[in-house]
Formats: sequence, structure tokens, C-alpha cells
Amino acid sequence: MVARALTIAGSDVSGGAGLEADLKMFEEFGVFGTAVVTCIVTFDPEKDFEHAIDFMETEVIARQLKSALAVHSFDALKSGMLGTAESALQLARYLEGNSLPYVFDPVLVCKGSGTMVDLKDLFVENLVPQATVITPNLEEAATLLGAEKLETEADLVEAAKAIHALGAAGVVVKGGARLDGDEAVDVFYDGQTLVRFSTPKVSDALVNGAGCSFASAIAAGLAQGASAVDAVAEAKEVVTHAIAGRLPNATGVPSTLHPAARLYPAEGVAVTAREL
Ligand code: PXL
Repeated sequence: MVARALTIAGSDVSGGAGLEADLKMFEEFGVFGTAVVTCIVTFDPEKDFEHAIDFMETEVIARQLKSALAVHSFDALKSGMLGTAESALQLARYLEGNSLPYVFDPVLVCKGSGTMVDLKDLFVENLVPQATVITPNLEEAATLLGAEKLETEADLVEAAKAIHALGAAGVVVKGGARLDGDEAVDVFYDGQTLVRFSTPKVSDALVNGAGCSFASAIAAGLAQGASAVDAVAEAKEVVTHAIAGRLPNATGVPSTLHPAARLYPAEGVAVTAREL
């Protein structure tokens, strides 16, 4: 049977991030995907590609969710930019009623568009405890924990453990390219296994959509029955190729290239996993 996954996310019209990334990533894994649109991100070319976000009405999000869930029996869910508190709560209410694998990308900031940190408490109370895997970057992990800046690998380990203690079954804190050194390091913790994943840094510059694509690749793996730790390892490899193969665009922040692992694989992109 073909696995099916649903993403609940914003639309990134530039195609690197958001539900566009999620659907392309699902496709790379051979997973049938569909999307509930929570908001639409656009750019103003006259204002240095400043982002604008239009939020969907809560009622429209509810109808999309109801429709998608009625049409398909999903094997995994992923959420990205949720936008409003109401839409986040709707999702939480649905998740409370079932045990579907759920990948929670706790998007609180979109590069260049300000923050949605006001969602932090709602995330911690309602969505973190539902997550099969949560995928915060350094800033999101610090915000969720009300902590200072995370700067070292030891900080990643502490944060992964602390977010697990908030109720997430699996946590991967993404250092990505942002920690010092020549490796992109992420730390996974599920209450038993603590794993340091690394690849060589393939880009120092930020790439639009890497985080969305990582979370949706994990969701695709879970939908196909992989364990959380295996899904994270596979996702990191696919996304590292997608970063290495990034597409320049007019915004100055290149777009993740989702099929790169398949079509344009980069040299030397192996994931090293070390249990800590
Ligand atoms: O990477 C965060 C993100 C999530 N969702 C949407 C986005 C972005 C950043 O560009 O546009 C829709």
C-alpha cells in the first residue's frame, strides 16, 4: 500500500519552503501527499522581497482539515507554519483523538518575516506533547524552553532532553549550519537513545525550506513505517543533498532543491550517526 501523509502548513509561493516543500518531499519518498493551507507567504520585489503573510480564516482551515481527513486515511501528519492560535488549537484537538505519527515543525519565525512567538505557550501546552518527532532549530528550541541562546553541541543535547521532558516522544534539535565548525550537527533524543547526527557543512548561507523539507522527509519515513531515529537519519541525508543542490533566486536566499538526492547528488554527503 502506498503511504499517505498530510501537511498542515503555509504556502511559500517561492517554492522552497512551506507546503510546496512538503509535497515535493513526500513525492521523493513515494508517499502520497496533500496539504491543508494555513497561510500564504508572498514577497514584495519593490521592498527587497519583504515577506507578507495572509492567514486563512480559521473556519476555512477547519473545513480543509475535515475534508482531507474524510477523504484519506493518513499514515502521518506534519505541521509547519500554523499562523493563528485558533488553527493550532484545531489541530491539537484533532491530534488528541488519535495516535497518528505527527511531525511538529514548531515554526515561530519565518526568515525575514518577524516572529510568531506569541504561539509559544500554546505550542508547549497543546502540540509538543502530541509530537512523535518535533524538529526545532536553535531559536525555536530556545523559545520553547524560555532559555538563553543555544550555542554549543552541549546546549543542543540539553535542549533535546528538556523538550523531551515537555512531552514530545522524539526530539531533533537542529544545529544545522549555525554552530561553529565545519559540520552540520543535529541532536536526536527519544528518552532512551541520544544520537548526534552530522554531515559536512554543504552551505554556510541559509537556504529557504531546509527546515520544512527535513520535517516532511521525517514524516514521509514515519508514514512508511520507519522508526523515528531511522526517519531522521534518512531525512538528514536527503535534505543535505537538497541544500547542496540549492537553486539561486531573486530573493538572495536560495531555494532547497528537493529532488537533488535523486537527480543531482552531491559528493561527500554522508550522514554520520554517533550514539552519545
Ligand atoms: O522556513 C519556515 C517557513 C515555513 N513555512 C512557510 C515559509 C517559511 C519560510 O520561508 O514561507 C510557508
